[in-house]
Amino acid sequence: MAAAQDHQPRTDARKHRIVVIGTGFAGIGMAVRLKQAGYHDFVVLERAEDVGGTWRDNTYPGCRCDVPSHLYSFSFAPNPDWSSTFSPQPEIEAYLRKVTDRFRVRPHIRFGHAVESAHWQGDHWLIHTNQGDFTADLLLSGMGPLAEPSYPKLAGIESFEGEIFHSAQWNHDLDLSGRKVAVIGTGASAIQFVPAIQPDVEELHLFQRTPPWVMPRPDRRISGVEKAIYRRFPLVQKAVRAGIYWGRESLVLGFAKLPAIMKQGQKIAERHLQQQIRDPELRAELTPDFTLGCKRVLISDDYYPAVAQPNVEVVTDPILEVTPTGIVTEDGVKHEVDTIIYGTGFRVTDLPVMDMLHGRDGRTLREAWAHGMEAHLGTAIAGFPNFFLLIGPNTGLGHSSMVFMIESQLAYILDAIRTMDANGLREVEVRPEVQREFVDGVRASMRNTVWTRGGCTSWYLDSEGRNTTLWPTFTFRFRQLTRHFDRSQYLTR
Ligand code: N01
Repeated sequence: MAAAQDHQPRTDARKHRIVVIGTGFAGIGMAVRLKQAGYHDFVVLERAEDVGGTWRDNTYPGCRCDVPSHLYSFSFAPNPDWSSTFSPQPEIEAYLRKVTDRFRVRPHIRFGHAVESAHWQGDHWLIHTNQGDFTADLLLSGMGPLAEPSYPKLAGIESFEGEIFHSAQWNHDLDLSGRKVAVIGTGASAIQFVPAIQPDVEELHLFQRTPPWVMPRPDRRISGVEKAIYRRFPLVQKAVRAGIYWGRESLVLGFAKLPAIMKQGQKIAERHLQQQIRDPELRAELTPDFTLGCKRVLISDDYYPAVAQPNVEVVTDPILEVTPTGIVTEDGVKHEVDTIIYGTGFRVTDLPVMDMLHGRDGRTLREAWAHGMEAHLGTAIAGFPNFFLLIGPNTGLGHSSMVFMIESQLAYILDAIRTMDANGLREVEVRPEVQREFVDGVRASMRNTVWTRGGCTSWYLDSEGRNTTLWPTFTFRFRQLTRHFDRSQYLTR
């Protein structure tokens, strides 16, 4: 445990009231809200050279949002120009840039500043970056959970002589045409890039550990007339957004209240598979053995048709090792490939921020979370004063828009800052017993959900099988709980 006093600021440390980390939806949203509330003494530290977070980093072919854009956007910045129901990644990245400029957030951002550590110094935060130190009264993290790619540990991988990259770090310089490609993983990312690269590659070996459920994608282009209406009558777009919100919210009944309902939805996915995959053997390989919703429900109309093409082989035997020229599976078959693409997701329950953050007495977040990630309202952590975490534990969603959850948290954090100002408080730290009670409530609500009872393992669960990532009930409940900062739940100074 490093003592907080060991971390003295360099004399040129830049002092701000508030430091925000990250410029994805969370960090940009926080910055906009701070400015709107009249707080201007803040900086946003961003390790990259532009804004966008996971929507800047994930540029793989076919990348698009699987939540409708009218909902997957800020309520305070509707975009009448979305080209289709489920927007492609470049549009979402461009939207975030536009919001950054429209709300004049860019001057607050320090690009190329990677946060290396943050230490609570007794009455303020000291933040070390690769470009010097910052101090702040309040530290707000917008480092989302889908930021650090997860690489599987494959025996012999260092001997591989071909090209290797992760879907979140796509190698656009590499022309895949004519290549023999191994794709590892069949999650939300892979089902989007597999159909995009399949026509170009010579062979595609798809290493599937667990087949996902795939539903039809009800996408369509948004017409010029619709866009004009949204521009002219913003209330119409608001109504459409509300309709999408409530439609999605009704899904919570199946996911979290009565998982038996999911069996009905599963029939749609079964029919989709039946219609798109004619070969019974391949269909059997692609059929999941868990209840729909236990893992993230995927939507695609072109994944199964791509997988059924003659240049695609679905490999279901586990990977034994990698050789200089291919991948050997446990059945002894060697799959000759010259390119490996990981579609293996992100370090969601093993976040790098856990080692960066040192709270009271120098205790790291990893130490505080030795028995699983937990935070009051997914936002405040006992032992970490004046620190708030956006998209923290149990704020994730399987059915709706994360932007809704982020906006709930933004309101809560702003109310916390206002409460501090109104009462002359220098320090707020959630009471451990308040955090305990909240987390116990979340865990109890998790018991009957499809994520717990659906018969699968997923990245929603940590190494001890606890679901520390998802919000277990309706999102409007989260909105209610985060509407006001309750000072009595906090130790204050
Ligand atoms: O990652 P994943 P992703 N050997 O973790 C497999 C968001 N997202 O990048 O199921 C072999 O879902 C793993 O197998 P299994 C969204 O929240 C959003 O696809 O664990 N295979 C799985 O098939 C999503 O949930 C959009 O058995 C290994 C795959 O790799 C999240 O990002 C679009 C393996 C990983 O799937 C992550 O999605 C895209 C190993 N050692 C992504 N390790 C939107 O549209 C892992 N796998 C909003």
